[in-house]
Amino acid sequence: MSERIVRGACPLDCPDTCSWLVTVKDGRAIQLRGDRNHPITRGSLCNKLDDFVAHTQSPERLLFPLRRVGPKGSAQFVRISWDEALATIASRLREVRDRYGGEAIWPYSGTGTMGLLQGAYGPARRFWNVLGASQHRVTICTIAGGVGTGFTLGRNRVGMDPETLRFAKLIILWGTNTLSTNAHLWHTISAARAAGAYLVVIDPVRTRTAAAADLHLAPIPGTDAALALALLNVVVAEGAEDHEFIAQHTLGWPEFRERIVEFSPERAAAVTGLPVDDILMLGRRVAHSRPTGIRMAMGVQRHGGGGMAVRTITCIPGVTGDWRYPGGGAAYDTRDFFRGNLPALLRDDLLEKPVRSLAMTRLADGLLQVDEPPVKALFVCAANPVASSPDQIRIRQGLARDDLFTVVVEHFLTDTATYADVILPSTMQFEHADLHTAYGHIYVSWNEPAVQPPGECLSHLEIFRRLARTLGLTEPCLFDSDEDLARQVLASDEPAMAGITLEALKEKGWLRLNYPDPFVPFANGFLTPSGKLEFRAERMLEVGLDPLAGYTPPNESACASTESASRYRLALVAAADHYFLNSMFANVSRQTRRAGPAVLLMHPEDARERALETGVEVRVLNDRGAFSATLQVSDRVRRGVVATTKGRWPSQVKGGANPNATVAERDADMGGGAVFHDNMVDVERSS
Ligand SMILES: Nc1nc2c(c(=O)[nH]1)N[C@H]1C(S)=C(S)[C@@H](COP(=O)(O)OP(=O)(O)OC[C@H]3O[C@@H](n4cnc5c(=O)[nH]c(N)nc54)[C@H](O)[C@@H]3O)O[C@H]1N2
Ligand SMILES: Nc1nc2c(c(=O)[nH]1)N[C@H]1C(S)=C(S)[C@@H](COP(=O)(O)OP(=O)(O)OC[C@H]3O[C@@H](n4cnc5c(=O)[nH]c(N)nc54)[C@H](O)[C@@H]3O)O[C@H]1N2
Ligand SMILES: [Mo]
Repeated sequence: MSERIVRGACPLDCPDTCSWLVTVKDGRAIQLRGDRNHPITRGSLCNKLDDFVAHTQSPERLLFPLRRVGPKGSAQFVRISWDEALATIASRLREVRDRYGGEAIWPYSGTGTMGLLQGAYGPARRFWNVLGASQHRVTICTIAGGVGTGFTLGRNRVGMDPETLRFAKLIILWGTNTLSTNAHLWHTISAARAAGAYLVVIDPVRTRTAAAADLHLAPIPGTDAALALALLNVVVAEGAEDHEFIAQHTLGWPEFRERIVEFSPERAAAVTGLPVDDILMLGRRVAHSRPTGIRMAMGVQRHGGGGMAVRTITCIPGVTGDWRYPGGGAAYDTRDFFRGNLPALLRDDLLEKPVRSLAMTRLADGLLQVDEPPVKALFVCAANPVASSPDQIRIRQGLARDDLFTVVVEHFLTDTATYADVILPSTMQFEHADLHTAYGHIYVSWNEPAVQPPGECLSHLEIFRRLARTLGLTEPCLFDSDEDLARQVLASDEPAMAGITLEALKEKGWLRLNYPDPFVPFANGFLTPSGKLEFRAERMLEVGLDPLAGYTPPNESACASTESASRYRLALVAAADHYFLNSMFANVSRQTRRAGPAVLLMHPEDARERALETGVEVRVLNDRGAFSATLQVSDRVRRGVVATTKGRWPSQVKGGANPNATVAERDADMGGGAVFHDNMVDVERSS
């Protein structure tokens, strides 16, 4: 039979949001390739997608609705029909709502898919709004830095367009492991280097990205804003600030300048643990390299002061005037350059009355402490909190509650799914339609379904349509088709959206948002109330924050620099793994083989102090919990810092816990972000 090629997009939570082509033969996907014409994808996909076709056809995929028959967490389920599943869910949701009110329902959506239709920001919210459920805040990933950029630039998720880094003469990758987590940007960086750019990586760990840089600075986790202020101190000492830009386009310079002057390289060296000479050297480069492009990502803001760190780093190009030039500025997130009509998708107007919101990163408290009403029904979609959220042990306690009704919509029987009362099998990206924006570039893409779903899998949209029908809901917009929903969000008068129609997307697969090329986002002013980049943002006072950009210390990890009284003297960083995507693919043997066992990197002196050597099994612990790893003594981490990676399924590792057993369920300084890399532990030999 003939083959066809279907255009689609990668749904993974990754800045690259690739466009791909699926080859379908006899109704089956047989090959997947990156789209050669897409300016970011450039024809290549990452290692995680090497065998994605097989992944979609995995014998371990959930194909039918399941009902739990053993204790919660025991993974004992029997197959049931969709009719039974929907009837059970409808009756339990109704019961909870009648007895405790809609807010006792928590629709908990994760980042398994980033699609605007299937994902956490999608139209499922309409359904929950009609029921008056609590609203879910996706605080797990980018929010502290997002809010931080918003205070400086005026909108939460905008900044430099990373694609323009090709014009930069100095590139600083700040708290991001580009080669693993944003791999398609490497092409741009290589092009800039070929044209003479100097590459600096700022990361407490010598990652594969840091190893590939011209200069690597390894600060103590959570101290980056102190470094940023000291770099500006050098810029000012060199007389290299852009006076004209500062006068015309910024607010609060005299005060900010005072703070900068107080932050000498010596002072920052004491805070960050960096050599004074390195700070001076990088400061001089920042002073004299035009344009300087800073690429931050999420690693830099998973700390108690993470929002402020991103805000302050975003101020650097405001002092050097780099925001003027293509290739200059600070990139954190690009997603809000998309100007589609998101309110039309979410329909918060359907709420009968305002409802509370619950934060994704506070699931344990949400299940164990929240009251009036307590959470009685949890509907998990595309999330694996037992593996990925902070305070793993308490999350398990919460999920084990007998009086909690839990639904999990999934592809695989994750650790989280083992706690479900009902599991619903979801389609994968080849099997449903979706619309994608990106957070690392400014292209929009359409994912056309390529094959029929296997077994009885349904898309999220179809699940919510059926649930609405089962519940007897009559609000017409709950039954809108996938393509209608896409049209509703694309219908926008904003200039950025000109020409972006569903028809055009279907034809080409992807389109560039309607911005000039190269895109210099704030050429016509910033998006703040003043229209200027705000070194001082009055709005911050209203939420109890220091209005002036500065340094907010981390909650825990700064102790790595001091003789802390605490028994936990090592700052743990558990960042992205090269072979997994959060907890996805950590159940794929090919990827776990490539990744090897969970390793903990420790500096030779810290190892000597504890009489530990490479290859021993260790327990990494604090008051919150512990996990096991194999020790690797290495100078890839600085003294006082230990490093491992995120993503392994607790059930598949020794001891049944991963690093999130040690992470605190605590809010960062802005937006309620998570503090994954702000975590003091100690390490002992496993007995
Ligand atoms: N292969 C792979 N790719 C991924 C993911 C994955 O799991 N695997 N996850 C995806 C997702 S959801 C996201 S949000 C992104 C995350 O990717 P990134 O934004 O790159 O974030 P992290 O992996 O958390 O951390 C990046 C680097 O920051 C460093 N870091 C930690 N604390 C600090 C600090 O205080 N200061 C500085 N300067 N550096 C610090 C870490 O050592 C790490 O090397 O990647 C996406 N891409
Ligand atoms: N220690 C530590 N922990 C971290 C981080 C860290 O840096 N360090 N990073 C955090 C970050 S950045 C993030 S974004 C979070 C992610 O946390 P989560 O959002 O919980 O992401 P995952 O663990 O990947 O779980 C996603 C699940 O969705 C499922 N899935 C995928 N696509 C679909 C779909 O279309 N439908 C349905 N129903 N299910 C689907 C997958 O099978 C997977 O089980 O993890 C965080 N956890
Ligand atoms: Mo993330």
